[in-house]
Amino acid sequence: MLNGKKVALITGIGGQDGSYLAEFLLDKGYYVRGITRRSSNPNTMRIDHLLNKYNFSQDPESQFVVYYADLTDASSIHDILEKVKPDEIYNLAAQSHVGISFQNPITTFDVNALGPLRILEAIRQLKLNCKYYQASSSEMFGISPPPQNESTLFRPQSPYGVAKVAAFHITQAYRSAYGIFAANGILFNHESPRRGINFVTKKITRELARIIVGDITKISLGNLDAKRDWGFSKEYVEAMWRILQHHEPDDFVVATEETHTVREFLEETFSLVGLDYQDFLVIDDRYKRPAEVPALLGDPSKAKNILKWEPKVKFKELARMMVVADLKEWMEKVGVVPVDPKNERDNEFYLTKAREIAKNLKSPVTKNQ
Ligand code: NDP
Ligand code: GDR
Repeated sequence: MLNGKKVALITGIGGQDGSYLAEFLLDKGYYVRGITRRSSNPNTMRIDHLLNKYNFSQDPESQFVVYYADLTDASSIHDILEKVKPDEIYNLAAQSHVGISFQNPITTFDVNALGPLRILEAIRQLKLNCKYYQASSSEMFGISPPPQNESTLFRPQSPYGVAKVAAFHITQAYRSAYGIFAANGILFNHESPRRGINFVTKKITRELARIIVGDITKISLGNLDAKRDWGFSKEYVEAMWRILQHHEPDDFVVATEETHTVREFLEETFSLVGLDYQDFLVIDDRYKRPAEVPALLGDPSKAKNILKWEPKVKFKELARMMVVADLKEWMEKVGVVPVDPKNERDNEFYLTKAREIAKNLKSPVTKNQ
């Protein structure tokens, strides 16, 4: 506690979820501390608005402070935990791309499996009285058929998935062995306008916007048949918080209970601007994975009943939100429309403008691939 308020430490604060969680906890009056790793290029874009607001403060009493640390460096984790003495730790840092985990399996395992262990060990050694949240993933279910819930067998298919299973179990083991309040959120895919650009939803909405403004002509993708249960990141960070407010440490599935193929996401987003995705799509084997998770559909009954958490944003609203955000960004970037600094235009403005442009777009590819 600091000045009577809770202190939360977020690893991966510069990521999609970290940035929404930081905003959520600051709004609740928490003192928020974050960990980011050093990078030669800026990796704090998603939290720059917070860094500016809190004046890039290193003042230990500021409401928002970000430190340099790396989950592969145990001493950096230990030092920050000792300095910050958090009440709650949200471990969101990870090499979070499943496809890339096949190319960088050892780094992925180091960050995603040993990283959590380093944090839990630091909690144990420092005898910290703090709660620990582990960002577990639906990817752990792998080829177990849907619907998946807390009792479903883990059958992971990627180095990423296997590392997350190890982290899940070490979280449970430190709970039972040392009595640490350590909990897992098993979150299904969740997206937002802040999603990293090489995840499939964001790749599609961003490249659709670039096609509209004439920056590129086509989109290259891999497997279109995979089914995912896609929710909205901003709502999912509230579930993380609720998991740590529960009276005992436990593990919860967080999902929307809706599943759609990648192809359906393409259809939905392209049709919003009056286009047929098949006119712009190229299938590229480079984006196919050595092993795939075919179908994810979460059953979040436990979170609904115990945590009283329920998602509001589902597939169609999410797709629309992401398309509009990328159209706004790219139309303003290339000067198709003037910049709207106060966000005074409504969503329909960008969709209408995109539909006008789309009428004159010609297909660069042969249809029906
Ligand atoms: P992001 O990839 O957007 O964010 C991950 C963050 O971790 C980035 O800020 C990244 O920093 C940081 N990071 C990576 N490696 C290290 C390291 N060695 N030391 C310190 N920080 C590091 O992921 P999301 O926000 O989408 O996901 C958050 C967590 O939830 C992840 O653990 C992910 O695996 C998990 N998850 C995500 C789901 C989703 O659908 N989004 C679903 C289920 C689980 P940098 O910017 O420098 O790379
Ligand atoms: P996923 O998300 O692997 O489910 O992991 P991603 O968006 O990367 O892939 C979803 C599905 O789309 C297929 N796909 C492509 N994927 C990408 N990235 N790029 C492509 O060009 C492409 N073409 C088809 C994939 O094969 C896959 O089937 C996400 C991450 O956020 C993890 O960190 C998290 O744990 C899980 O969700 C739950």
